[in-house]
Amino acid sequence: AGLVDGRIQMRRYRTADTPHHIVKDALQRPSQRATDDIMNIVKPIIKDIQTGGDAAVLKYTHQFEKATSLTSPVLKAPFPQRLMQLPQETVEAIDMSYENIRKFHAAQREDKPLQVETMPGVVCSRFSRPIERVGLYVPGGTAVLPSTALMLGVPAMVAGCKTIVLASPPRSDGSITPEIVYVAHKIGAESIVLAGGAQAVAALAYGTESISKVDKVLGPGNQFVTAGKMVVSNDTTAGVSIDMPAGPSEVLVVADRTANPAFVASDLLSQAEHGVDSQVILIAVGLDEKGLGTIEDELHAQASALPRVDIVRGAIEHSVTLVVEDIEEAMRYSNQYAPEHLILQVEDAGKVLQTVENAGSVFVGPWTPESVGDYSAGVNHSLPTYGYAKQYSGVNLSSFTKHITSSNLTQEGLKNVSGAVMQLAKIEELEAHRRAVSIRMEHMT
Ligand code: HSO
Ligand code: ZN
Repeated sequence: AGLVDGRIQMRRYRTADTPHHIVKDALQRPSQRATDDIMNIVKPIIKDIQTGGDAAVLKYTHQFEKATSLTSPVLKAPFPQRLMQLPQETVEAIDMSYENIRKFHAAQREDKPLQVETMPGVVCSRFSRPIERVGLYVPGGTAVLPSTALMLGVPAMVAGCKTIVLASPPRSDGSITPEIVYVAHKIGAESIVLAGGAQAVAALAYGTESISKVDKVLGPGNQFVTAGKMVVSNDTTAGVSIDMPAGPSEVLVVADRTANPAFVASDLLSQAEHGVDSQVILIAVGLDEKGLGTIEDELHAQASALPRVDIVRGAIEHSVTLVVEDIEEAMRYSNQYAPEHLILQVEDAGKVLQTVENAGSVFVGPWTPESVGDYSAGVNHSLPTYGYAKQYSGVNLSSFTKHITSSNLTQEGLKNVSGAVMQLAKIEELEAHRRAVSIRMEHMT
C-alpha cells in the first residue's frame, strides 16, 4: 500500500464506475488509536500534575523529553536575548509573517458594540472582551513549529489577552527552539512552559506553583495533547475551555485539466510530509489516463527526492485520488469530506470558491500553495481537522474573545415588553419574575 508497482502513488477510483459505498469508504479518515487507551494513560498524568505541581511537570519532562538537566518547568519573560539568537533571514521571515497575521486578525476586531433597538425603548447590545489568560500549546515532535506559535500568539495578542502562556516540549538538552522564544517575545508572552503532552495541558489548566493557570487552552498536538484537552475541558472544577478537537492534518486538492501537474503534486506532498497519519486527497476533474499519469509521475518523482520521503510514503498509503466527471461532483465530495485545507486548482477557481460549504481554509488558484497560509499570507493555520470543518471554525480573533450582551430599557421600553414578559412568567409559574415587572409598572409616572 502507498506503493503501486514500487512507486509512491495513491489509490485511484473513477467515481463513474465505482459503487458509491466504495467511494464513501475511500474518503474515510484513517482511524485513530482507541481513545480509551489514551484516556487511561492521560488521566493519571493529569491527576499527578494537579497534586504534584512543578515537581510533577519536571518529572514528566525528564522522562518524556529526556531533558534531565532542567530544574524549572517554566521560563519567565523577559526572555534573555541569548535564547533567541537567529540568523537575519529567519528574523525577517518571522517579522514579515507576524505582520501579515497581525493585519488579518486585527481586521477581525469588532471595535464598536453591535446595538439594536428591538422595540421603542428596548436597546440590546453586544460587545466583546478578551479572554484574560490563554495557554498556547506548540507541538514538538518531528518538526519545530515556530509558525504555530505565531498562529496562536498573534491573534491572542491582537485580541488583548492579558496573560499569554506558551507551552512546548523542550529539546533533550532542556532548551527551547530560539525561533519559539523569539515569537514568545514578540507577542508579549508571560512565560514558556517547558513541557509537552497532557502534562503541559494540565499545568496550563490547573496552574502550579510557578505556572500560571489559564482560562482557555489552544493549539494542536498529538493524541495525548488532544485527550488532555478533552479531560480538562470536561472537568467543571478546572474552569477552562479548549479550542477544538485536533486530529491529523489533511489537504484536499481539486484539479482540472488547467492545473499544472507539478503544482498539484507539490501541494499534496507538502501536506503528506507532516506525518504518516496525514491524509491527502486529489479530486481530479475530467482527467484522462494521460493527465492522471502526469500528476502521478510528478508525485512519485518529487516524493522520492524529499528528505521526509518515509513519512510521505506512510501518508500516501491512506490517501486517494478520485476521478470525477465535473466540478459540481468534485465539490459535492469535497463538502462531504470537509477538508482542513482545500486547494482549488481549477478554471474559475474564484467562482468555485462560492460553492464551498465545509472547509477549514481554502487556497484559490495556481499561485496559492497551502504553504503560504501555513506561514506567511496572514490566514491562520490552526484549523479544524477530521471533518470538524462541518461545525468548527479555525482559530481566529474570536477564539480569544467572548461576547457579552447588555440590555437597557427606558420606562417606555419596559411598558412595551411588559405584557409579553408577564404572560410568559405566568405560563412558567414563576411569580417573582412576573412581579419584577409589575412592581415597576406600579412605579411608573
Ligand atoms: N499544515 C499544517 C501547519 C504547518 N505547516 C505548520 C507547516 N508548519 C497544519 O495546518
Ligand atoms: Zn503545513
